[in-house]
Amino acid sequence: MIQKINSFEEYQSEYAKSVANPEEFWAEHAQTFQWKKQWDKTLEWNFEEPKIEWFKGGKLNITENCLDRHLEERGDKTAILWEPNDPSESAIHITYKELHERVCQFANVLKNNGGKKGDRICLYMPMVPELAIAVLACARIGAIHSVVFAGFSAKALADRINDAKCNILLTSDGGFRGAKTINLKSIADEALENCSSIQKSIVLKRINSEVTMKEGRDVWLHDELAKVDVNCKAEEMDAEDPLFILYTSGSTGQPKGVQHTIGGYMVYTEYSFRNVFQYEENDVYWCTADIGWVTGHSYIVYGPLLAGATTVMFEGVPTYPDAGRFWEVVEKHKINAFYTAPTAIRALQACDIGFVNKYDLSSLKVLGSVGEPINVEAWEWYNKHIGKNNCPIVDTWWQTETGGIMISPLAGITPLKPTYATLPLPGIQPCLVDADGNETEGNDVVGNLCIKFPWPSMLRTLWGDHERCRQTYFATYSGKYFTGDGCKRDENGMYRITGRVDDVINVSGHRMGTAEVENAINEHEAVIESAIVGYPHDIKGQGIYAYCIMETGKAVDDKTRTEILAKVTDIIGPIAKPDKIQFVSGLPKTRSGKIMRRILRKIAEGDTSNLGDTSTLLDPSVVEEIKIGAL
Ligand code: 7RM
Repeated sequence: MIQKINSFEEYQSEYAKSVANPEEFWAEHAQTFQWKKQWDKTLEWNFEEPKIEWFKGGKLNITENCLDRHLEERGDKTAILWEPNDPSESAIHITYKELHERVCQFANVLKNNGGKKGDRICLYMPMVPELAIAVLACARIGAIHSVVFAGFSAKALADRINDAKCNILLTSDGGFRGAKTINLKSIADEALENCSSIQKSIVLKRINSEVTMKEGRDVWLHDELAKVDVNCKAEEMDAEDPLFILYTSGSTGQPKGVQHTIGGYMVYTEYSFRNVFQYEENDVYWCTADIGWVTGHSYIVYGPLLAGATTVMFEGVPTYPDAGRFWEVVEKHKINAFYTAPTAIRALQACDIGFVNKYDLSSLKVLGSVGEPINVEAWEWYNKHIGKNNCPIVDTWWQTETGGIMISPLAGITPLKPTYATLPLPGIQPCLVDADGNETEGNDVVGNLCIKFPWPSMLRTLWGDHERCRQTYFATYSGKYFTGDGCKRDENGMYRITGRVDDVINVSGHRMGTAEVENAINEHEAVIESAIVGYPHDIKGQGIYAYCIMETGKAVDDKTRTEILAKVTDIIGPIAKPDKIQFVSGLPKTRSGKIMRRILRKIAEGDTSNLGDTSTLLDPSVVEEIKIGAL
């Protein structure tokens, strides 16, 4: 088991050691896991290709480390504690022993249905235990999982299945989310009309809805489980074999299939989980993310299970049946560590404080935040009303691509500073880079955030497009991984992430490419061109402001707006719907045809006093028109 850091002095000495001798540092931690064969070389790398290999030659199966190795000591301990959407339905406690059996059984179902090592298996499921079990079952047989968030549309699902050429889809008849039910099976059916690689679709019964099962393709999970036993040998995998693909938005219309590998991801997720949350053996830990995002992968499933923790999985939403639900669950399961997103905090902060004060939150020891910069008001509310000024808040900065938490306080060990992610974890070497690509040394400086040395859980490639991986992350600043985030380092060397510096916006902690949303809007037959920008939004952090040029003769009214929203829902999903749509006759473009988003952002923010230099615009008069029509 990985040992956790116990004092600030120890943090400092571990950090120094991790920089002076990274290979020795990580090899020591990697030693604590179960390997079927020891690795030959701890690290080989260059950021030019890029090529990054950790624990090369090592053989293992990550599920043996999540499950089998815990059986002796904590077989009867709860591994997954599942809280349903409907508070009147019973919670489910799954012990490590039961989880081990259910994963093995599910793995046998995959094998019976043609699943094997190296296959890509797509998961499009609600937040039920079977989703976590399915993820681990893929890893058990050496298949690569690709989880698609169940809020994505049929088109988005089909694109992801086709990009990775998945041969199996795991889905469910539907899911419960708050007062809504979502018919996942019918969305999946629509997607599969355009997915020729899919041989089998295995369907979980969750909501008992009417579904059509396609002969030869669709099978019920419960029927398949009845055919197999609960023993399944773990496939021997290479440390550098892929573990999963997870799609994330970039600055083009095409989402990127971020690829992580087994060995390094395993070592880093347990290391970061234990240290950031200071997990203790009998703690109950709850991360409210969805497994469809990286936070769910690393800090609901892998990190906690590797650490032998009790990890809570919640099916519902923060405001159902009312705005006290999170706190009711904290009281009910005596949660010790609670990890959520600023957008959820802000939404609950806007509700009556009675929803908080009704519940006993005294079990809480650690609070966490992830997904976007946390504003000081939300930080203070979280600290005062949830933590009762008595729980460290770990503001954890990281990305889908980094696999694990990179910059964050270690709860109760390292200093806090509101709105600052503070200090890098041991093994992480951040730096700030100026416009000329030079590293900015010293403190009290700003720049673009890069990482200058490999860490075990970093992405290895983008599925099927290594060149895009090189271009996006390793070509902007030679010899460095570029995060896409802007950052400040204060006078004490503490980091504050200020937000994206590329064409990516962050809405309620969900990453969205401006091009992706624009492409969807442009699918409306009367839209000639569109441009979207983010603007400050009280709850979501950033809202989406869309500027649309319409065909002449098309009514520019609320009905058209509704049609555009429906298009976006159809092509991406409801999370990408613009909050505001302004119809315009032109967009501010440079002579080379590039949209000046800076100007559109200012107008969307309601700050038109100083739009900066507009002299390079092709037609400066359009700016006046847009200003007048601003919403
Ligand atoms: C884990 C996750 C990554 C982007 C990242 C940032 C932003 C995430 C914080 C944050 C400020 C934080 N993965 N971000 N955490 N910004 N403080 N603590 O969110 O791939 O979906 O998004 O999110 O811009 O680059 S992600």
